[in-house]
Amino acid sequence: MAAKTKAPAPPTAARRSRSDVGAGGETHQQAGGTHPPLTTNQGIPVADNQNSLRAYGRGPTLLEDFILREKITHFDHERIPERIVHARGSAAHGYFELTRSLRKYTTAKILGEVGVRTPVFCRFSTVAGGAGSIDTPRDVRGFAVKFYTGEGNWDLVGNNIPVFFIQDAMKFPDLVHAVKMEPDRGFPQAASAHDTFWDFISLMPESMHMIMWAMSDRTIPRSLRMIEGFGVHSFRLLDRNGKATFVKFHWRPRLGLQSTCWDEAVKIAGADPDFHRRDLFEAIGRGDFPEWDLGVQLFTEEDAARFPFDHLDPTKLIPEELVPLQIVGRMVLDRWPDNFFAETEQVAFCPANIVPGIDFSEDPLLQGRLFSYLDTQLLRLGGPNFHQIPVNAPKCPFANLQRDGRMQMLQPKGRVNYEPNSLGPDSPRETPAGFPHHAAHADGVKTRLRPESFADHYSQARLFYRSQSEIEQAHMAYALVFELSKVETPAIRERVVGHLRNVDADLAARVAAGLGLERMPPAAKPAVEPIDMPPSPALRLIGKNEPMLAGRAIGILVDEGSDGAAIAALRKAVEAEGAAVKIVAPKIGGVQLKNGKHLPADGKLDGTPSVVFDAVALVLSADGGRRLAREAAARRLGTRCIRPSQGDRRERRRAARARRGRRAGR
Ligand code: HDD
Repeated sequence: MAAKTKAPAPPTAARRSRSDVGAGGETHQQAGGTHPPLTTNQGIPVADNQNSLRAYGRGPTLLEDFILREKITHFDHERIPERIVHARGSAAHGYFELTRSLRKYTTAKILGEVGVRTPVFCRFSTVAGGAGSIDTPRDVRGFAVKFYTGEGNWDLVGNNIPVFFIQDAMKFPDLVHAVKMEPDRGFPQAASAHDTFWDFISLMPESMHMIMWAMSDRTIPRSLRMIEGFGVHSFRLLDRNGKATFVKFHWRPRLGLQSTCWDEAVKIAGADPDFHRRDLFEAIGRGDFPEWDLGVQLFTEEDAARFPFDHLDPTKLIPEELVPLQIVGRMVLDRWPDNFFAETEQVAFCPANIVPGIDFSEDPLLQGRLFSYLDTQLLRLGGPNFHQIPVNAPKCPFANLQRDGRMQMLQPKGRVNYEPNSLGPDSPRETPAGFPHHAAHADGVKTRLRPESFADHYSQARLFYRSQSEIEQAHMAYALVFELSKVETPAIRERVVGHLRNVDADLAARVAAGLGLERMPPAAKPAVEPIDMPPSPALRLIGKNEPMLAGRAIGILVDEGSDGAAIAALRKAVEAEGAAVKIVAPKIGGVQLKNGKHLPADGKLDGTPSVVFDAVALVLSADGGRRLAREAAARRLGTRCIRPSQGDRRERRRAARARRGRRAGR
């Protein structure tokens, strides 16, 4: 039965017009400072930002309310379509500085002029998840750098892995469809551990090398500041005579490479889904600017002819033992964007953006990318003028006769918008200093066939696996078992093991045992027999990381009565080594120390578990220790993560020996 309500009194004139009165009539506490007048996008001052214009007190809203309509319209369009891949990203501004000239090989000024600082914008990303997904899934990380050079923008759009899943751009939509959430059910989000991904992989032997990298700890990094970057494809450098030298680009983090283990990555995802973004934001805020060295591998066409693989095949890398890495510059990221959307979201990378002195190779994956990125930006950023968005605009002068289109921001003058012309004495013209293309010899039969030289799918997968340390191999076997155990279709699991048999018999046996397969599946038939290449220790993670604290985060657990002097001394020592300290306490309000002083906390105990730190120190009084020992969150803080190699027999034997030793010592 409808209750009879008393009609409220009509609002007073004062209540309708005063902007400091909320919908409920309460007064807003305005923050201090000077406030410019609030206006519409047309600059019209707004008197009431709380109430829409209505026909009468409780009546319908009027179409005439242009202020409401403008505000809602803008809000409705606040999101642009997210990137189909690499949707979740974090970015920063910085600079690149050349330390060693490559003038002998290239006319590109950015690679010739030592000491010149070129502004950069660098965006890191995961690949599979949506923009709101977690930072720590097992996934490849994008590593895209836009160099705003004096000769135009150069985009090096790479990943933290030097090879790719597929050889030809034709397969990219299939790969991405397979890895993203399954189309009928809408899950899993940001995870490759599901049927469609492994179904595709099991039918694409060319992906085996990248799979080895994807199943290694490289895909669960500790920090974006601790990942490598790779341009993946071969590019060309062109000297002033047009002579070409092939080049592969590498980024090496000064903090060394560090990864989490799977158990940590999973727990971090729960404790802090923004773990990597926050880590980068806080490091830059503290002035701990992350830094990478730029390395190049240079080689000629003749060198390439002697490699036991085709360098134009993006599933292959060039071992550093074959072509050494030369460090030629450094990149420092020292400024967080002012606005996430304007910069990180709207930045548009494109591998086709290169400067004179650098040119593409014929890698068929790169060739497809040259088309895709511009095309994707047209839709994502709404039209052909996205290059005018500040983060995308070159910082050197640019001029041409392209005109109009959606969201045109420029206002060209005059009647000339064509070329050649005789009416525009100041209109832009071609220049002999313009972009030179490598004069490549191109002759042959137009075809859709994969070259024979791309047929070896297993040798480098084997090279990668056999180059790893024992513990890294154990983690890879564990990751394969974990991922394939999420696959519901037994035939897919078996097909993958069939490929692993061509990579390494021991790896295949471990995975088959981990999956509980009753019999070993037949080996996949390779198109060409794999070869054994000499192991490349440079491919390991272990050993690429000095035992140092720099860049790491240390948590200090405190409680009422903790020793302030000990905390201060610890903080000083840790910060002197370049690490960051966070105080964890039972309450966010902090604690009263033994010396009576108050110490604020950075995190509350049960919301700041040990997995978000590289190490945890407990600075507690005897009473505090006893008190916290009763709290589950405190007890968990000291717990080590479960090792992913737990199932490994060797590990279990070692643990049993240690247990026996401990019992004997009691
Ligand atoms: Fe891609 C984005 C890296 C192959 C098509 N890609 C994108 C980004 C990175 C890469 C880092 C994010 C850029 C940003 O931060 O905004 N992609 C790679 C690497 C590849 C690769 C290292 C292989 C070596 N990509 C690849 C292929 C195609 C694309 C073969 C299509 C033929 N990639 C795209 C795209 C994206 C993109 C659909 C989505 C959003 C964007 O471009 O701006 O065009």
